[in-house]
Amino acid sequence: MANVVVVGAQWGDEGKGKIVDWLSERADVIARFQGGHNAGHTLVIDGEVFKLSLLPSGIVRKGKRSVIGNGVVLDPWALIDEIARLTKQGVEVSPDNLMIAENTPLILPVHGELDRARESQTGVAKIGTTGRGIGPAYEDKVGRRTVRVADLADRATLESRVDRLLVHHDALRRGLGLPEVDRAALMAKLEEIAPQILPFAAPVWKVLNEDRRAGKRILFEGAQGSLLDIDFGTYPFVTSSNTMSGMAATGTGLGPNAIDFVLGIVKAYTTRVGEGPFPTELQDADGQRLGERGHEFGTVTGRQRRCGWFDAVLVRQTCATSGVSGIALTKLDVLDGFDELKICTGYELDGETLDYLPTAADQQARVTPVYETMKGWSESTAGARSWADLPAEAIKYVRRVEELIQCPVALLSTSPERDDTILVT
Ligand code: 2SA
Ligand code: MG
Repeated sequence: MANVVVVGAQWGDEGKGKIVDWLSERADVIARFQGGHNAGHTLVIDGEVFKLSLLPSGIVRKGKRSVIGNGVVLDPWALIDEIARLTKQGVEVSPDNLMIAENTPLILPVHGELDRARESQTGVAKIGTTGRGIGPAYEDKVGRRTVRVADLADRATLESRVDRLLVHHDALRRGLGLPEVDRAALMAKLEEIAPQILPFAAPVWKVLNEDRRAGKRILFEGAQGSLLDIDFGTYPFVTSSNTMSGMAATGTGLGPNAIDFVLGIVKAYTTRVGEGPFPTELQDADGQRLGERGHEFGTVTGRQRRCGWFDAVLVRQTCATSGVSGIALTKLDVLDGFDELKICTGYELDGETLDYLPTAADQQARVTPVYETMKGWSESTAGARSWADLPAEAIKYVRRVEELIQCPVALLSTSPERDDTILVT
């Protein structure tokens, strides 16, 4: 298969890391196109656990090009820390295997401070962000006052960028009771980190277009999930980037025709971290069981994830908005041992049945799920490597999911291990 985009089809944490790693074996280039170090991907390779946040998952493999595209917001200090961590685990990261787009906006300390100050304000609904400065950094990008990677190379440019940025931030900070920014200290920090970042800077759009012409296979690695998309997610309880497949093109500098296949990653149940509507959320023993069996804690912040039954309405919707060609269904084994399983097939709102999630926030909060009940299975599906290893009820569940979301299952993942993956043909 040529160029594949991988996107989360729920609220993130669908198990993208493992699938991306599995696919990266077959790719030449692995590119991140949105988000930042709010992402958390866990890879388990030969029993060793790698936790990635900002770096593309392909970085753990030799002979691959890893790319951070312009659609990402890059915290240079977080990047250097992550590289140091991986180096300790024996992974080599150098300009030979990592390239960062020169037009990538930076996350600066002011962004994290602003993010956290806003989240702790009283009288304003919390979003439940990761506190990494993602939202404020994207605001500054769109507000045309950000510092980008290329600006690090020239002191005069950097100074003028910082000045423009601080006019805005100092005003905001006064309103939040934060001290004004120490400009000299910020400049010194930036000048100190610049020589560590600049060797990775490259015209990514050009290199990727050349790679494409040379027939190299590009894997676009999405972060978070489609329901956290800034336009189509459960606004305002979303992240600040487009998390959908269309962003893969804009976030790297390729045209949409560079995308051959969109793989949606779908967890066999639903989870979400942070605030916001979640129609199938379970606040009972079943929810607790899903969280425990599924180890549902954030990779980055360690936050406990909210858990609930599979919501086919939402996934049908995100498969449509991301143009998903096929899905990878993950963590089916977490459902092992339930007597009964529920799948949400529609919503009820004010006496009407809906087959999609409405946009209005009050309606999103009020919809109640319409469930279909399926028989569970007692056998273990963990580690199954072929369709024949699965109990009949598990196969029925997968087929029903497929039918309801109107999208075929292309892959089935049955454990965090790379080889425990069933290719569905
Ligand atoms: P932000 O920080 O501005 O992007 O937060 C806005 C919303 O987006 C959600 N969000 C996430 N949801 C799930 N997983 C994420 N990444 C980490 C992981 C999370 C962690 O993969 O494990 O470690 O806690 C992620 N990043 C952002 C967030 O919860 C807000 O709802
Ligand atoms: Mg995650």
